[in-house]
Amino acid sequence: MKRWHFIAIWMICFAGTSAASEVVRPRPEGASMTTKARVNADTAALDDGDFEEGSPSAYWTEESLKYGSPICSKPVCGDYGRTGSHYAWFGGVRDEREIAVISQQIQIEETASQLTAWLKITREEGQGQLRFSIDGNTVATYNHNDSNQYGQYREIAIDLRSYADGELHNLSIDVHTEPSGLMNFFIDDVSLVAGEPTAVLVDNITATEAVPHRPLVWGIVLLFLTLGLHDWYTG
Ligand SMILES: [Ca+2]
Repeated sequence: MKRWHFIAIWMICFAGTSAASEVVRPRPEGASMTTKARVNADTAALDDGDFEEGSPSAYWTEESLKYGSPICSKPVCGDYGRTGSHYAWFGGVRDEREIAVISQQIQIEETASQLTAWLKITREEGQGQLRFSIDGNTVATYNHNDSNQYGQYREIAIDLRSYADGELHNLSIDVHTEPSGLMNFFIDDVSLVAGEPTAVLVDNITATEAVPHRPLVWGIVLLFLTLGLHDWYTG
């Protein structure tokens, strides 16, 4: 066997491990940066955490540069929620910057210990960051490097004990994505949880180190294997 035979085998195997194309969110005509203020400003606790009330929301204040709101539904945006029809889709635009926010005033009872949500992150060469804030203070961030751990919906939990005083606080979930590639953050089923924090708090991570791209790692392994085989054959 010639060396180029091994190189050809390696190239075919490497192509087979490439990531599948990610979805782009359909854009409504004439969408621009808008703020949809919540109507029902007097309710306490956390309302419509599963987003099933839709958009415009009576509970969430919604902003999005490209789509008007991150909140979308299965008939309009596709079946990407965790439960029900509605969910929040941040990003979703290819090669353009997206900035989006949802927020609401929540009463954090003294018994409340954590905010939980279900998160899914997908990308195609895109970069961006998702941030949870209470009263303007960042309490958790996730970014493109977390897509390996959150390729499917996983529950996250954020420690809110330092805000659990029975008073009203502003919960904000915002995303910015860079204007190259495609970056998606999906969120569903946000809730306030009482009681002692659970082990799921381990999932409240802030990733800063780049995670090696899996197809690239497999490609390098295959290259070493085929070159080793070649030497064995010809040696
Ligand atoms: Ca939902």
